[in-house]
Amino acid sequence: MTSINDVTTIEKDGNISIITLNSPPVNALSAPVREGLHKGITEARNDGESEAIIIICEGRTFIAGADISEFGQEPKGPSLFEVQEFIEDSNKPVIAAIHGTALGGGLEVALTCHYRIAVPSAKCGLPEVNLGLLPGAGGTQRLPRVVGVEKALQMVTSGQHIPAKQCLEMGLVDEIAAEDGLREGSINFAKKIVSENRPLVKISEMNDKVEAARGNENIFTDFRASIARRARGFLAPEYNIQCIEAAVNNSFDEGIKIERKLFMELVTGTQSAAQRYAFFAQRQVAKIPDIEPDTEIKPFSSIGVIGAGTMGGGISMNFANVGIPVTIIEQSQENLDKGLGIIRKNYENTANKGRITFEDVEKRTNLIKGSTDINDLSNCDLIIEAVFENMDLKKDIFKTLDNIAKKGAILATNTSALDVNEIAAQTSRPEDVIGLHFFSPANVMRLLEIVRGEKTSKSVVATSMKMAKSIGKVAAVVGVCPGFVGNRILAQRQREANKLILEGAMPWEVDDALFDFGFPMGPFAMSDLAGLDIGWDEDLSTGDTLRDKLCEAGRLGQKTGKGFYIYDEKRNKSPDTEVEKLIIEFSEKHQIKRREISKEEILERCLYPMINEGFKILEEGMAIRASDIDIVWINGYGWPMYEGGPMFYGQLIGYDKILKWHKEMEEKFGSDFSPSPYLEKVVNEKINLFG
Ligand code: 3H9
Repeated sequence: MTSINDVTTIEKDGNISIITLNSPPVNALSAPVREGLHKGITEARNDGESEAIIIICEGRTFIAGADISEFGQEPKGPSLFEVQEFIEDSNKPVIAAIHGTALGGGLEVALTCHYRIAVPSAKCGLPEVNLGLLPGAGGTQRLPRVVGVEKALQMVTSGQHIPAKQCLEMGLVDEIAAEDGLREGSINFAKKIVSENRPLVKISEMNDKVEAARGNENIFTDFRASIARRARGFLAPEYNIQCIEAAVNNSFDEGIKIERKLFMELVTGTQSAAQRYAFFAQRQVAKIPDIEPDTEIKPFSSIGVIGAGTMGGGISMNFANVGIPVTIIEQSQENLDKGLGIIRKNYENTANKGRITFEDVEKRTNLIKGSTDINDLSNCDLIIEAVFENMDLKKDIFKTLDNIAKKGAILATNTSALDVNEIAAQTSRPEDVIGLHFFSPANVMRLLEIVRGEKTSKSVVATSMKMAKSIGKVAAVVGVCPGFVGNRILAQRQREANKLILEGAMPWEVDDALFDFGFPMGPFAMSDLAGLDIGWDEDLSTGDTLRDKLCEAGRLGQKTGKGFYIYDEKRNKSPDTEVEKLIIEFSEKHQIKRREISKEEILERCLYPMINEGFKILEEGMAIRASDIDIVWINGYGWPMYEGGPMFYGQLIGYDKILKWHKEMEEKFGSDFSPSPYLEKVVNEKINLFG
């Protein structure tokens, strides 16, 4: 075996050359990998005795794509195009041997090889769209030539990873090797190709499938319509579609030029910058600086949940979904039966949509047992309290848990705003107490805020992180403060939204501005969905707030057919003149002079205070890093991924501008707008939050 560079070796097995890449963690196509491939192929091509060339990878995966961290930097070494051209033009067959994932540029390299072999567990995909990009190394031109236009459209706009067996059926791979015999299998496959004198298949020259779709505009019109909802606001899906259109309507070389042009537009734009940032932020959030990798992980193989309401039920489903048994506690058999019934119904609905089987429904519901006796939690590894937000009730529960839970069990509260330290203090073991703030619906939403109390042990935090990963959540560690990170920032937006409608905007104008920004819905549509009466008491209502007025008028939100909006039987919302009248009267009563409010002002008023609050959170150490705040908002509140989260967006706007705005607003309207001293420091000292 000869070393080509730090990440590449070459060796021979008989007359077969084998180039091995070893560039952890994922063999991304960094400059050294491209150089190694280029030199390796040159050597093998020049070797008179070599009859075929295999490209194989060490470690957990085949090439998982271009090196994302290299985008935006000066290009070094051979370009990916040069490497690909060199592979495709080889005078002897080049075979990609795939394990793990062949993604993005990795699959694009494999598609320039003449043949592909994969182990059964391997997956292939072009996930560039998730980074706000398109496959820019010929992927959009080669893929439809192999799998056809419809499948190519689906793959490039979803970024889906396709299992090897399906790849074989689609023609993306030519052979499946034994799971633990890729090297041997690929050598045998290479020998077979040589002995059978098989052709050097160049996908770039296969035109049948793209020509078959030429002139059929409907394919694209229908496809665009089918993804319109999920692609709203994103540039990359449309650019990907245009590239596939180019493959259909142009020669390969022309198509490549169009792909290149559109790729460059995306890679230099802010959407992709935000999405690439979010990719790394999502991985960064799992790293807790003061928790060493060897920190003890406690078991979490039996779970107790207190409360069979919407939250408790949803939380339980997360565990049953991955085979972990759950015991749910309720006070009355009636509430317990109701809660368990809803869980079953939820699973059945999912099965009816074909997402799980009816066998899964039985398996999962069997894993969730109910009880009205809290003592039944005495053997649980992790107990999550999910009763309504009442401090006294929670305190009582934790006192009881302290008496009944086994030694070392993790005691968690699902509070969304209450003081976790105060709750922990009810027990003799505050080191075992933590906040696990699931978001509703808890079986669907990906975010989990892990609230680290003053005394929570490192082991309990590390275990909670591991548990979160095992149930498919994105977890962010946050500190104890009212509303933690997510709801604390949300409160800023809500306050300003409420003020805006008294100053002159209508709820639908505020909602439209935020919807157009990219949120799935605005604050008033969200209130209607949640129910305006959450935390409202008819007997205590004084009519002093707009909410009091709406609730008193029976406008409790979607459930009563009207709230800030009026709803039809399909729950489609429309503005309502009655609400308009109520709001205008309310402004008059409070002597607030209504005025025209622009969309731009709505966005500034709603978004800038959120960014300022983010700085306060960082200053107080309630989030570990700015990007963690963004991850909370992307995964828990629908902040559009292509705007990167409040902190990233603030940087795009310019923190100096945000600071100036706050100073001016503070002078005019007072302390709601007082800028965070940390924001001032970051601006004055030019600190890079993401450095
Ligand atoms: C592209 O290819 C463009 C081309 O079309 C055109 C070019 C002209 N680059 O996710 P994990 C790091 S765009 C750099 O935790 P897993 C990651 O940050 C690319 N770094 O592991 C992490 O680092 P750390 C298209 C990368 O096992 C570590 O690897 N490809 C890259 O759960 C482990 O990652 C993609 O979009 C990269 N490409 O999942 C694939 N990929 O340890 C992106 C990973 O310091 N990658 N890292 O935190 C993935 O989807 C997953 O990483 C993968 C492994 C499924 C491969």
